[in-house]
Amino acid sequence: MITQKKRANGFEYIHVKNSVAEAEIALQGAHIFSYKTEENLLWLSETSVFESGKAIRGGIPLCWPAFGMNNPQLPQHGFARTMPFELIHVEEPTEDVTLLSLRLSDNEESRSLWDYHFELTLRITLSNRLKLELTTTNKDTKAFTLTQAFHTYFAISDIQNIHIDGLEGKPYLDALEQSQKIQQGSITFHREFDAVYQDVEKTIRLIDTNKTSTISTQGSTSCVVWNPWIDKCSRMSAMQADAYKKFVCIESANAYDDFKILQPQESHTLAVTFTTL
Ligand code: TA6
Repeated sequence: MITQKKRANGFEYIHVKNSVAEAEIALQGAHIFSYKTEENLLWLSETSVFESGKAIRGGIPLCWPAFGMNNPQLPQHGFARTMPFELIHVEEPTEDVTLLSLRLSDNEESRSLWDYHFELTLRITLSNRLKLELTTTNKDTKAFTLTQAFHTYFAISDIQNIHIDGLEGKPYLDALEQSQKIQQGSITFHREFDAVYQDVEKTIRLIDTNKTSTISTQGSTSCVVWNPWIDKCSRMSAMQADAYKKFVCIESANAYDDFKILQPQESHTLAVTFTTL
């Protein structure tokens, strides 16, 4: 079942429910802000705003056509997450699978920020796992450079209960110290953590006391892991002081050295599949 809904202030979103999963997707940014099976996969800030032009705090923001400040001419994490997408396809092939596609094409506003013609499509497969495929097509006559990420906020029991496996031995940029390091063993959290991993190819596992979530990607060899901890959390918009305890971001990306150059008419798809065991 798919229902188009509006919040009191007119903010439009889609509610999707099938026999095994339920989700809510804002048309702005094609932003999935809830997805649950037996477990709630995603964290959403209690103080997030749902206002046109403002990024939702939590769920799965799309960082596009730039990750972070990889393109200093653009806002942090690009502009797609605050632009209105169009719902172009809905299909319910079985009672436990729902397929949706949302599209953003270049417009006057996007061209004023980033002067290229493009088509950006997010295909969502909603079942007992969540699969996302973000396809960029260069519709221009000149090549462009793309960095991007699914900036996924995972709901956790407590930041000190979790560890992340699958990045052992991988090189990463410690974004706080601006230094290159190699991951030693599992990732655990005892302070602010902001790291961009490269050469990522295995499934990443987020292990909590009561659940394990897996993250498998295609079209990506980089991944960002972030938790703001106490001080940065207190400075972040739409985040309560203790919010850092209840989420961790594991962001499937094409970021930094994993950038893509798309020639005219060329496409690239960044895909990720989430499961919760
Ligand atoms: O992906 C990690 C990061 O770049 C952090 O440094 C922090 O800035 C976070 O993204 C949130 O960024 P946002 O623009 O969504 O507030």
